[in-house]
Amino acid sequence: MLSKSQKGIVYKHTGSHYLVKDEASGHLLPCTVSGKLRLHDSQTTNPIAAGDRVQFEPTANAGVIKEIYARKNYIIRRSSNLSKQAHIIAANVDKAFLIITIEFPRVSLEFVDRFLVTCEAYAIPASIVVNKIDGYTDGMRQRLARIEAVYAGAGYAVLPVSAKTGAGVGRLADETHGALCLFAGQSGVGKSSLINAIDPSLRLRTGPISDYHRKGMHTTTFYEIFDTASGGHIIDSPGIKGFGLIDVEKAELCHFFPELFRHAAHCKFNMCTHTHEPGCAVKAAVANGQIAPERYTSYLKMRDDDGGKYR
Ligand SMILES: Nc1nc2c(ncn2[C@@H]2O[C@H](COP(=O)(O)OP(=O)(O)OP(=O)(O)O)[C@@H](O)[C@H]2O)c(=O)[nH]1
Ligand SMILES: [Mg+2]
Ligand SMILES: [Zn+2]
Repeated sequence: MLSKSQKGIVYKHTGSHYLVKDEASGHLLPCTVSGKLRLHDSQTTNPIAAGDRVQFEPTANAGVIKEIYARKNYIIRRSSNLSKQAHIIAANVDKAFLIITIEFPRVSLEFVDRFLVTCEAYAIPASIVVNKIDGYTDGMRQRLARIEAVYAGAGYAVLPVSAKTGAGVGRLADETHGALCLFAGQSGVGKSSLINAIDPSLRLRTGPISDYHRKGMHTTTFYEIFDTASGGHIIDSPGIKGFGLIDVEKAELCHFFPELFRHAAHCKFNMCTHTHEPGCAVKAAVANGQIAPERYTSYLKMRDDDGGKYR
């Protein structure tokens, strides 16, 4: 029997095999990678990621990936503090959603900004989803309001939701319609719970928050795409502690803070780093309230960083 090459999308990489969705039949097929496939990209630990478009040859009950098509984009993070290698989180992503909670676990704005800079660097539109609003105290609501103000000012949508009550979930489902969407964030913020809220038939495993640390327990262990009943394609992902920035030079960091970059055009010096220079339009905008001090602080911290620090 002649085998014929088919096109598909990688839905999951488990370490031992890839699960590929056959474009023609819509079926998921376990695949291995052809030994002949040259993987040039030795800088990454996983040359094929969820979202990759591939050509594969089906055999009796598995398949062999023969080719990876060029990516529209990918999102990548450093594997660990010391590692030179990086890990591709996902490829061909249309939208990224950073899921956060005000508490349990507590959000750090520097973490949010690192994620947003990464998305800007890879030209992936990003939004912030604030989950678990069902249990917020007045103090937590105040912090939510501040986060909404800071990120609206930077040009990012902030969507408060509750996977538990369903508040805001309809709007989130609409946002994911017809697009490949990455749900990322710390362990325990409710990424899997939100996908379940969007489509209860998916029944993804969720896990409790530890009583002591008030952090998640790393329930989800693989990146995996789920097709939802409302027509979205959502990548559930393992909780991340932080982002080591890759592919971002110190001098261009400012390009990935959109509101800083807008003001930077008016700085007195061309090579202004927006740290100490006279006539800096960015510092002036921070002083007069046009740029949120939280965002400027993140910019300074990330500049000071060695560029590859894993948080
Ligand atoms: N009160 C409340 N609890 C929620 C909500 N969403 C999720 N949770 C709880 O938060 C805990 C963590 O939820 P998960 O969906 O497993 O979190 P995750 O982000 O997928 O975590 P990892 O897979 O470990 O990265 C579970 O106990 C959920 O029931 C919500 O909207 N409100
Ligand atoms: Mg999960
Ligand atoms: Zn400046």
